[in-house]
Amino acid sequence: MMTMSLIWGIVVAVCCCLWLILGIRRRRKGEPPLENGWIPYLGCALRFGANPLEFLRTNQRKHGHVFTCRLMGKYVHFITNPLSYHKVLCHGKYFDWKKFHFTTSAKAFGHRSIDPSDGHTSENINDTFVRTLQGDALNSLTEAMMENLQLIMRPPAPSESQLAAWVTEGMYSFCYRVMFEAGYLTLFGRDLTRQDSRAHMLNNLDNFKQFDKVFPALVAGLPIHLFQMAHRAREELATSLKHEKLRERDRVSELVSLRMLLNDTLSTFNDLEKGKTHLAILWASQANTIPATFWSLFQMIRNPEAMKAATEEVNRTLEKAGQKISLQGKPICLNQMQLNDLPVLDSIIKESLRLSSASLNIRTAKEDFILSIEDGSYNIRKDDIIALYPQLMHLDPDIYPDPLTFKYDRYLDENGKTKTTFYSNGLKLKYYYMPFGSGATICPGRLFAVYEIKQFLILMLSYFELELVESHVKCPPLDQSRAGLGILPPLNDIKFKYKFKH
Ligand code: HEM
Ligand SMILES: *[C@@H]1O[C@H](CO)[C@@H](O)[C@H](O)[C@H]1NC(C)=O
Ligand SMILES: *[C@@H]1O[C@H](CO)[C@@H](O)[C@H](O)[C@H]1NC(C)=O
Ligand SMILES: CC(=O)N[C@H]1CO[C@H](CO)[C@@H](O)[C@@H]1O
Repeated sequence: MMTMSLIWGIVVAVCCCLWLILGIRRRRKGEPPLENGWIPYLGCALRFGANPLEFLRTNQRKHGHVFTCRLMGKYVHFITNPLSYHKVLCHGKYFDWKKFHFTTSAKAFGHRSIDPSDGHTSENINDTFVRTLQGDALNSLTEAMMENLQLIMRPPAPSESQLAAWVTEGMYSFCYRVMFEAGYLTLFGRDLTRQDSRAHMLNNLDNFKQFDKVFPALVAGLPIHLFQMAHRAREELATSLKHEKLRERDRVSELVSLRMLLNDTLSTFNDLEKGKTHLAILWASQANTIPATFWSLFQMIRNPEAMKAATEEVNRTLEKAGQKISLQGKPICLNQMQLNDLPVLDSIIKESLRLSSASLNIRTAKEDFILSIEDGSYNIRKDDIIALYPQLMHLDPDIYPDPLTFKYDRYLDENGKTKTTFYSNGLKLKYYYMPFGSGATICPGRLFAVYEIKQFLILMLSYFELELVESHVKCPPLDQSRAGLGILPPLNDIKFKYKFKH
């Protein structure tokens, strides 16, 4: 017995050693410095996952601006010098932008591949996004959002006592509720047939929270079957986005109506799978917007100067546009030009996203090539990953002095207009603000996202008196478990009070 287990032990140990020796990459001439990490397959994934910012800063000190880490069996080249970002983006022809996105989407939402080259659909999803989230389509989208926000914020027939009372609520859950409902109605239209559309919306909201909670685990590769509740929530959400259901809704956005049309002619997905591709869009439109809205509102309310400047700007804009604030009268309506001319709100939103964004920008190398950037030239192998982690730049004290402090006017110049000149090492930066990604995969909804948040802030300032319950409340920490996915939510909620203005 003893000898058998001893022999087995030795065999296993030898296999592990062989695996370690053969499976590990050696750095070749011309390649960036390499961190294999100690753990087979995972490599540095645990250290990276625990605190990406700290991990990358440590490696930056050790290796310089460019280095390679093994993460989950992949070799990831991190480019950490913001002065090099534009040069990285010049290598677009060597990058496969979509591979990673398509695989991740299929894993998380449970549809088959939406990559046309896999043959299940011939929809060019990128074209759909550009056509329906930008340009002319953006007009009807923002108009619908403004109406829907007011549908939710203004009670239909309020009593005197309802109007006079302060309401106390968690600010994050308030933002979640309002933005989710308004965003959902804006993309997928209003339900004409149901009496209980409100209860149905709350059910959607609940399901969305359940599903979103396990999203980081799904992206990391865990199967959804491990999470029964989240699985059920996902299927329910997708079911309510089946085309037969969407046909009962009024004022469906161009994005969704175009996809319904295309889907019907271009794809071999079944009805539930189509619903899942719509769910992917719902997620993309909400998961970052909700925390971004929270941070913008929270930072604004918490900073008296920001609050004052924003209130004045909104007041001026409404006066100029001839808009009256009234709870029963016509809803406030601002066009894109008016929404574009709000540099203070822009700066507040940018500064809030700078402090809360932690997205990872990933492209896969289509072939071996030489990456030539400010820091030197590096050999990159096929299937390796090139990654940017803009949080390093957003929190760099050289670019943004006192980087952890919220300064509402950080993105304003001396004339009160939008500031666009930022420096690293004395050199002017082309890229200094990247919460929406970069290059060919830059968020197609970024313009709409900023309009939505602005509209939300304008309406909050117009209809309500706003106060924090604890006036000197500490800023809640960021939920690092979602690092890499976009805007990080707060770890704990903050209580605030609101009351209708008379
Ligand atoms: C503050 C809010 C938002 C942030 C910070 C944000 C950020 C991002 C980021 C970082 C990406 C990935 C880009 C990349 O891989 O380089 C992305 C993709 C995407 N976003 Fe947004 N986003 C926001 C709001 C929205 C909204 C409101 C919509 C739609 C209405 C939207 C639609 C999408 C879509 C469809 C994609 C996938 C694009 C693709 O893979 O081709 N996003 N977003
Ligand atoms: C703007 O402020 C002035 C002075 O406080 C006030 O009279 C006016 O009603 C405000 N206008 C709007 C649209 O809020
Ligand atoms: C998506 O479309 C835009 C605009 O046509 C283009 O600039 C971008 O490169 C496209 N992205 C991909 C991944 O094809
Ligand atoms: C819901 C719906 O109309 N689906 C159609 C989409 O396209 C396929 C294939 O052309 C049809 O079979 C479906 O009926």
